[in-house]
Amino acid sequence: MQDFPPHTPGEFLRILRVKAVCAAAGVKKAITLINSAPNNYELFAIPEILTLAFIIGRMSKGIFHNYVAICLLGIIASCNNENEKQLPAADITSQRVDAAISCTKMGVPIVDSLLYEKGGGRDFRETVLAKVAVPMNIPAGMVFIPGGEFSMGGINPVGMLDGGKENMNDARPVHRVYVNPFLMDATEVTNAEFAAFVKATGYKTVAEITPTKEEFPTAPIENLVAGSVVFSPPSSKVTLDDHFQWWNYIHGASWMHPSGPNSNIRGMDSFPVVHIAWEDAMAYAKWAGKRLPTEAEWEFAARGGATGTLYAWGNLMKPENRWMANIYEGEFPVKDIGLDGYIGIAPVKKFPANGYGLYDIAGNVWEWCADWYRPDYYTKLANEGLAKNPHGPNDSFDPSEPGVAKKVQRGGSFLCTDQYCTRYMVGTRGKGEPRSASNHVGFRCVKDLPSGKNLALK
Ligand SMILES: [Ca+2]
Repeated sequence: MQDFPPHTPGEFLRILRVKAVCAAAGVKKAITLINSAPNNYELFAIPEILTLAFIIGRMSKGIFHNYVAICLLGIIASCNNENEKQLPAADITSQRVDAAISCTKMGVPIVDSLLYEKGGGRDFRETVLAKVAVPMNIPAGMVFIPGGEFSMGGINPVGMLDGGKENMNDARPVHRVYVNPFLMDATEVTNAEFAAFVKATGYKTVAEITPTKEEFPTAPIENLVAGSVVFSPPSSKVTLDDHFQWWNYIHGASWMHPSGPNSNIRGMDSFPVVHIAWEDAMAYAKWAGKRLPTEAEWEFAARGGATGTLYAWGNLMKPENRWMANIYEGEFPVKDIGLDGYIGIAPVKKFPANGYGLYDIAGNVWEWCADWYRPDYYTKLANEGLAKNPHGPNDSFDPSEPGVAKKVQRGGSFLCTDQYCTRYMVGTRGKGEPRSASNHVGFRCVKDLPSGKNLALK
């Protein structure tokens, strides 16, 4: 069996930690289990924990030893708990839902979040804009992003007012990045804009195409039906540890039928288009003579010229008690009470623009970026000094769903709330499988300046 290498310092430390515990207790089977696991997140089964508890109990003498034994078991139980919700990808629904979920728990445990902050964290330093003139003839619907040098990433928001419950480990260390000037869509791509693309090209989105047996080899043939993932709120309160309680794969759902075959987008021309897979966004961008932003371009633009703020508009969630983005209020995921003015998705431009004139850069719908996702990419960049126009890692790894390559998404959506996912905070990150979408995933495009190089195309 192959011994898979760790991808992050956190994985490395955890494997060492668990191996040390097992070796101390003389449990060779558990060590074998770790070495032969298909990924580093497949750890102990219950019988191994009970065996270990028995052995440690026999070894323990006196209060101190019992205390140590309890701590060791706590470490193991927490590791085991990280794996318990990984369902086997048995059919198209579970595969599509898992692949489409932007917000999942991080693979790096809390202890490593602390390590990042103490050992690898870097302070935000002043944003320095590039000295370039505002170009003439900016295309309609786009704004100029001056480019320059900035500090990219996010600190641990847990414990902050409105900070939420996630450490956002993958947004650290904060590191220094330079991006060239570029143009960016002022809004997310709307239904009307996407309809024009479809009318001109006849393009079919991934959600509209019947899945194949090759793509979902374990799915029963009757389940291979075109569709997409739709937020389906449960009728009563649920625990927040299983996203299958509020996400479902709906046959017939697509950008024209966002909630399912009986829904439509009549009267919704100015709403962001949704159910857009990464490859759909790429196709639109190419047709429009644009491209998707790199993650660094996206964050530079989203920060609006400010340095290190928590949100695209500043450090307060609601400055002067004003809602600044379409997010989720109420009891997630049961009832969205729409205190910000919108239950569910909102038309574009209903909230204030950021410092560069970008609307809905936080909330409303997730926005695809060009880059592959890895939680340890910022560590790599930080170790290399100033990152100039970074394009993302060469491959992808998501600890929440190992083996599924994912692209970066940014900005959060109308479903984000401090009860579950605060990824409307400007430095935070999301991700999704390139052929998966849902009814809160859309995009916006960027364009190089006429004299610039086409830096983000791969
Ligand atoms: Ca809302």
